[in-house]
Amino acid sequence: MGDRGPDRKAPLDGWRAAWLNGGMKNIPVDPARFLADLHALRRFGGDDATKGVRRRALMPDDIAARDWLAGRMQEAGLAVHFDPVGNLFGLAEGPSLLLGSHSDTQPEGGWLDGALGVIAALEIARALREAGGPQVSVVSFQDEEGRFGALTGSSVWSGKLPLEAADDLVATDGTRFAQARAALGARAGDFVDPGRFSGFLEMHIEQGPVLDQAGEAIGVVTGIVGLRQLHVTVRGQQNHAGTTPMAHRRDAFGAAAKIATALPDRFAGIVTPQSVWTIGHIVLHPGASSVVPGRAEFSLQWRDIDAGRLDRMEAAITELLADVAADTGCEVSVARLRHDLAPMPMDAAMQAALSAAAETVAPGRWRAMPSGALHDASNLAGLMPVGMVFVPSIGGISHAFEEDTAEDDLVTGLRVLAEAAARLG
Ligand code: HGY
Ligand code: MN
Ligand code: MN
Repeated sequence: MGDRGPDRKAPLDGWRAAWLNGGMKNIPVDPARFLADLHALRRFGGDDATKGVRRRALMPDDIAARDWLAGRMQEAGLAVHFDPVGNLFGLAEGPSLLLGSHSDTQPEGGWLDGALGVIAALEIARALREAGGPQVSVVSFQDEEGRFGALTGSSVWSGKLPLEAADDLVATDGTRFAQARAALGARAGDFVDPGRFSGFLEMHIEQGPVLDQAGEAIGVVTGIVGLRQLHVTVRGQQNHAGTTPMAHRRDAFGAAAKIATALPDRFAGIVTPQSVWTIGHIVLHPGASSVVPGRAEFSLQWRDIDAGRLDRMEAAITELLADVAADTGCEVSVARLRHDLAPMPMDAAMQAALSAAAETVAPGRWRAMPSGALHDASNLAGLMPVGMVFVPSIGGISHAFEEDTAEDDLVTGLRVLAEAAARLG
């Protein structure tokens, strides 16, 4: 076990006394150490030509990255703990504030999505321990990026998704979650009791264009959108692409295309400019150029900050699927993502601490804003007070190798998160 930092019963040293008396502007984080760890983490599954990363949940690069994180947590004096699904905790003794995010990525992920929040949490835990400040624990949740479900690790940990149901989730490559998490081997321990944490703070890249276009450094998150998702299966008639007249076809892709192109009209009058929907994955069977597809399977996901609007979008989708089935003679069936991710407001006290910290560290260069991306914080909001802080994404790009943020902005975000953690801790 590395140096566990100064004896916590030591008299308040200069930093802490100054900070408690309101005189301290900068919590003694170490930007160079923070950035070095961020760059070290991106090399697990790192793409050679860009800063991008391929680190899918429970694949070898993800587990290797978590082992490395566990080592850094231990060096910081935290007790390392993997839970049954691969959520990795660095635990402070006794009650503590929890900071973190996720370290798994999309198939072609950015180096900061999730990783930023985990490394910032680690740096703040270290800095506050070294200075005798409040206790902070660190977490990297598993499968936030939905290789298997959506926010799978924090959904299971928060009790929203039973482990047995999660174990039946299947990745697009056919791997079952139960089979994938077996790779954790002896690492996997019991679930950590959420009751030991006084609240959760997550720093994340915005993943959108707002802060970047406004030239601002910080977003204090007011609420996180809700998400619903269907797995749609369209069954038509597999047939010869040359001898089957167009009028006689039951083309599963043709039906899927009708669904995709009809959505904007069906949603007119329901949605706002902030509502979004995506068909991100489709598989045609048998997937041959000279065969009319007999089967099309695709994901259909929609998001909005308002639960009622999510309901109305879902009703419009259900009606559209029935209409396309009738028009095309194809059979259309759906499997619904098991656990709903409802729109979630952030805790008012957390927002106030983050806003005060933002005004201290980046006066006049911050705003309150909603999150169009989903985050593990959504799942924790029912268990404890939760807050989030954003830093800009260059060009608003994310879930792509081009994802990036200026290092000055990363450090500003770190200082804001540290200041808020010290106030809340
Ligand atoms: O999809 C999301 O919003 C998150 O980045 N997984
Ligand atoms: Mn993320
Ligand atoms: Mn993401």
